[in-house]
Amino acid sequence: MLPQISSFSEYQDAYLRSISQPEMFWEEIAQAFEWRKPWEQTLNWNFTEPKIEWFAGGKLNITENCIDRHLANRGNQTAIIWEPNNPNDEVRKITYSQLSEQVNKFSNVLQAKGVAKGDRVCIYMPMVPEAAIAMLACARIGAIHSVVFAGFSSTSLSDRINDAACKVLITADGMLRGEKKIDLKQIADDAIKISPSIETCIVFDHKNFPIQMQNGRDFDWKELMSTSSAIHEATEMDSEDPLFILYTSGSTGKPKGVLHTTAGYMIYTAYTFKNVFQYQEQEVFCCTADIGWVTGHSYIVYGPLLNGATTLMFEGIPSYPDPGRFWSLIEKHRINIFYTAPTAIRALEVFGTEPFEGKDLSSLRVLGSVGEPINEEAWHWYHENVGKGNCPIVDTWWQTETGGILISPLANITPLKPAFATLPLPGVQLAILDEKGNELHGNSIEGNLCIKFPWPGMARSLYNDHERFKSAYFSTYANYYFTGDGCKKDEDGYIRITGRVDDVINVSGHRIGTGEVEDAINEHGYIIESAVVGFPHDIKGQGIWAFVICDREHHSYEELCNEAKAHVGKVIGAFARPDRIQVVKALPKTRSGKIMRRILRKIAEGDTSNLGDTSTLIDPSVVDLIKIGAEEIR
Ligand code: 7RM
Repeated sequence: MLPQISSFSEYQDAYLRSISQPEMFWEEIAQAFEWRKPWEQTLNWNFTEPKIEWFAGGKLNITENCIDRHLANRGNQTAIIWEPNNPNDEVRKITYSQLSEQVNKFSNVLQAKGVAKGDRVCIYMPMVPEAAIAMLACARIGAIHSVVFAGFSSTSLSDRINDAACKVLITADGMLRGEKKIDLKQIADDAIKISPSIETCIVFDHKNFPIQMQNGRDFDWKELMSTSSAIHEATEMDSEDPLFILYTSGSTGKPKGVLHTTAGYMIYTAYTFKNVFQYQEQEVFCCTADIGWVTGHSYIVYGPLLNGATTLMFEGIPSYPDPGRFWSLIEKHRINIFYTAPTAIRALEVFGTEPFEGKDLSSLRVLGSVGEPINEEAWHWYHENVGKGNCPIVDTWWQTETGGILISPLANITPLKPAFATLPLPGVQLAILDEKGNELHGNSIEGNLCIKFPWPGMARSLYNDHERFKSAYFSTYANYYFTGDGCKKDEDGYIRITGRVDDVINVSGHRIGTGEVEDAINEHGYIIESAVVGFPHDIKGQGIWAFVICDREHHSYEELCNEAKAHVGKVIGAFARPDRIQVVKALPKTRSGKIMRRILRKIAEGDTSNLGDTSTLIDPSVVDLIKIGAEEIR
């Protein structure tokens, strides 16, 4: 049985053991899983190459741990509850036996299409159980899944397919999010035109939208499944064989294909799910993230299924058909653990308490928050109105690269402090460094958040670009994994995440690189250069502010800005559209040609009282002009 910590002193004890004898600590946890062959070496690592191997030599298949292992005792228990976008449509419940049947069948489908161990498969799907089935089927045959969030454009989709040279694309006809219709198959078709590696496209008919199927390339999911056998012997994988790639944004360049491997990721997501949320048998767990982001991978699919839990997948959005949708969802499914993002909480806060009226939320036991810092006001609102004052909030800090939660309270165990992610989980050795690279010790400190020892769930590389893995995470500070986040440690040793210290912005919990937005804006015929920064946004956390330079007169700057916004939507996806575009005569550049983003950030924040030293600028007078322009559009 996977260990579950049950008191604060047990947490403290586990933490100390995990530091003094990390290998022994994780070995005990690894025992709780099903291995085809035991591992030979628990940990082999260095942060210089970097090289990280956990449980080397072990053989297993993660789907035997997610599914097969549960069949004897909980075959008839619901594994996945699916709540559709439209609350009047039918709910689906899939038991562990049914999940097994579907995953085995789809494994055979993929194999029949020529997918073999190590091949990459792209999944571009709505929030339907088939998305999870597709992921698990890939894992069962040893193929590497690369899920792309269904809000991405065809260009972004094709960039991701091409980077990993995916052989198969799994998609659906389309989907509805609230009242918005998204033609996934059309977008997929546009992507495939510029993605020559795709040999096969499998289409799940979700909404019966009219679509075009290309003979010999496109196949209907249901048709393929109808003739497929429900038995598929799982492929034996090595602990360190890749499980999936998931693209995420960095401060510069194209998105990074974060690579996770099998055993470490499995053990880490399972352990953190059980301990952070203090999951109890038979409880209904609901994470509102999208399967296209890491939260969906680790805490809708893998973590819950590894624990034999019931996981709820919600297709819709918090505001449809009304702002009481989340609360209806909790009541309807008697949800015990509810895990969502601060941006959703802030968006619902605006509607007051009316949407709660007449709704029974008494099933709730634990609340969770993820994706961005939760401000104190939102924390209290969530605690009082949703949790009725008696559900702990686990503010979970982690990243695509970390695979699972690293800093979080354990529900009902760790004493809480609003807006604090609190303490590191067992196995997580934090370090806070100053700008010069000195590790700061003791309490009441502030600096850049790093981790100095490997944990099983950490990323192993960036797909096909190990050099970039090294330079992005292990080069800022030698022998430390650098998270890109800043944090404060208070007088009690509690951690509060202050946000990114690099050029990554967090818009409604979506991680966006400023460089990606700039590249998209610069494609506009009238714009020659741009600089993008984040600014505080009441609901989204951060909004996107773009400063642009035009090289010729446009008949309407307003039109130009709208075109540029729409273009970003087209190139990246609607979630990355800038909130504000400001046309400027010049950007604040230093003599070496670097844009002083610090100044632009301050201006966008509306805090221009102290812009710091501007003496290294070629022309300090541009700053005043930008300030005036900013006030006009604010
Ligand atoms: C899980 C996820 C990672 C970035 C990370 C932070 C921010 C995430 C919290 C948070 C404050 C939190 N993966 N972040 N969780 N900031 N408190 N509880 O979001 O790769 O998409 O983003 O998100 O900046 O570096 S992610």
